Amino acid sequence: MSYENILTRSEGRVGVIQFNRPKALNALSPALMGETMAALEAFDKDEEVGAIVITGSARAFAAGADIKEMAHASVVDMLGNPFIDYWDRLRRVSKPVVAAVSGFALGGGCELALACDLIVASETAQFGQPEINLGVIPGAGGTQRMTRAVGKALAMEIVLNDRRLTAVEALHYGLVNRVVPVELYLEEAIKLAQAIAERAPVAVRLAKEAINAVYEMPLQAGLAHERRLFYMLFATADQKEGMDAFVNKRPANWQGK
Ligand code: DAK
Repeated sequence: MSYENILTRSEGRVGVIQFNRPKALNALSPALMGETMAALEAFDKDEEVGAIVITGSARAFAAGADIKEMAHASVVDMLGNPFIDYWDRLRRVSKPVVAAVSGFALGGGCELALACDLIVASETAQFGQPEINLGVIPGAGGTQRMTRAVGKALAMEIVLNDRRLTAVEALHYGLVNRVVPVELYLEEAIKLAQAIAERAPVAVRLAKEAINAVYEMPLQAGLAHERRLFYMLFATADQKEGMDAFVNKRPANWQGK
């Protein structure tokens, strides 16, 4: 499938999606978001792909939703916009998604990165929720995911007063997995995604589901959910293979079954 706002490719078992609106600093227009979701879902279905990387350019991961397209919208326009559905679809992707972030990750760009499962940041990455400057607030999880990640005090500064986090600060607060020089961020993200993609696919999928359940469930329910997923894996060929490989001191050959 060909797209106008993104580029896609596969590297090994990794599907790579790259935003391609450089003149608008990869602003997340509805068209770009629609294509991104279509590409994510296509990679999610593709058995040759085990993990997905989303990236932008060295200058900008994404500078937020497209302000020019939103500027004159009414509340009814916003309510009817497929934009909201795109963000819900992102949460339903079952394979791990790694954000490779460099430069601006602002507003919806920051929220999109936070909605991914892992983040590899370049030293120039800058995370922020500047919506307050536009007379609005974050609308795609910025008040929720950011607060869970960095705590209330700092989230208040970020959302109420446009405090930006450097890559090193983001690492310190546990927002990102690692920070690397700008020349390496995409390569590192693909390497990390490839390493995960080589692991037992069903276990990876259920592990992601179990960790994300932390945000939805109280501890007792989360523990019970985790246990059910754990038991479920004993119905897979990969559990038999993984444990047999350990016992017989050989590498496992995962089938994803
Ligand atoms: N939208 C549209 N165009 C943008 C843009 C954006 N967010 N950000 C940058 N651009 C465009 C600029 O207009 C400029 O275009 P031209 O004027 O050349 O045509 C070009 O990109 C280069 O930008 P600058 O000339 O401004 O470049 P600088 O290096 O001087 O500044 C900057 C870079 C990133 C600091 C600055 O561009 C900036 O402040 N951008 C806006 C950042 C921002 O406020 N982001 C938050 C947007 S609101 C929701 C889902 C999502 C959202 C809401 C709801 N639901 C599911 C309900 C998300 C909302 C947002 O993200």
